[in-house]
Amino acid sequence: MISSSPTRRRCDEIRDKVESGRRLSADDGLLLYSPEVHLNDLGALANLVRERKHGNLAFYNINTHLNPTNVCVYRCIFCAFRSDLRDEKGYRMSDEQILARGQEAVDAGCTEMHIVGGLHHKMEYDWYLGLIRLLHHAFPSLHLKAWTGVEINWFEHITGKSVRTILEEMIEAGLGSLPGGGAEIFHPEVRNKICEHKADAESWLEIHRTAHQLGLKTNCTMLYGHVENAWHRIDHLLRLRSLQDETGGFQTFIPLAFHPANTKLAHIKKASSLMDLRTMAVSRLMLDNVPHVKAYWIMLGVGTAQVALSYGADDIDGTVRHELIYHDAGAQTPEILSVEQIRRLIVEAGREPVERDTLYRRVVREGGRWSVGEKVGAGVQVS
Ligand code: V47
Repeated sequence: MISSSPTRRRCDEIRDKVESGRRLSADDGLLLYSPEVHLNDLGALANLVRERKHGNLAFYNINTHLNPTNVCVYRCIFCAFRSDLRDEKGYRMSDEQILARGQEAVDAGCTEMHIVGGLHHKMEYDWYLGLIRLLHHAFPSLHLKAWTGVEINWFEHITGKSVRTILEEMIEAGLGSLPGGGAEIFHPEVRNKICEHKADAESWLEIHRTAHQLGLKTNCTMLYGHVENAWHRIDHLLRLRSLQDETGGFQTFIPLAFHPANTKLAHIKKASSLMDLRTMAVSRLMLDNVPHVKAYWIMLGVGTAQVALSYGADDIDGTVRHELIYHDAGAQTPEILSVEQIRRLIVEAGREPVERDTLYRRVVREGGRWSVGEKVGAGVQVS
């Protein structure tokens, strides 16, 4: 794993652990972040785990985003999307606009709508709940992956209701799962600098714990490449791994590289592709109990996302339309890929494309209609 250094023995130990399906420690994770460990060797190890879990398959879906408002009470310093209430760029979508987006998604064959937005100063919980009800009623086949842990925490704050009650009401209205956003970096040394007012680590994790107890699947993320260091990243991964041991409710982990343009951290240089691939691989190795690791092409760029499919990732997200959070922060990627393009980029990377729905069931399309088949992907398999 390394050419010559006193840490070679430690690297051999790590390789033995991975090959025999044993769990890596925090110290192992830290060492894997060290430049002494060659990226290609690290990638090969992560690829071993990725292929053990999913063989040669690479998953994608046909999806759309909906950000019903960008007006937000919080001022997270990494965010280029948010707006103040009276800013020119501030918006809030009407029911008609939201329904038009639903219709567009269904017409385009989408199976999923990913809904997140700002915490609007003036809008009540009933607007957020009603929006789920409206969309689900009009488009029952569309899976609504909506509201980050931070939004659920805000609903708790403005209603005084428990997390459980809020999630039960959302599920009753048509919520299908929770996306992984809002996790950022859990460690308070970093969290207090980049988003001091919003849900802390314990609240975010408790919301996902409750969602899992209610039978919802959820995703998890980590925002890297800003003011954090390797220890903060490993600490973050271990907190996720520990909740997953308890509940098994996380489906997919998505490492998110910070995009600095138009943010209060614009002076920071964006993480390199090498750092992106290292984080992908370390995440795959540390999160031995999370079934899927996603290379979000919007954030990574298509080329790095293709390489990431051999550095631990087994999923590339979707065709995507109407993505704003990354494009407001300077992402140069296209705003949408066609099904042909996304399948081609997976094939070019040497993998077999599989269209999945949000819950990782194979999607079968025939004559303009779609249905779901069996669950795909090996699921949780530690050894
Ligand atoms: O929580 C915000 C991040 C997240 C920036 O669950 C930024 O399948 C980089 O969570 N540069 C939202 N990142 C996106 C997200 C997500 C994306 C794709 C799939 C899934 C899923 C979830 O985006 C936020 C924050 O961590 N973010 N601003 C920025 N300037």
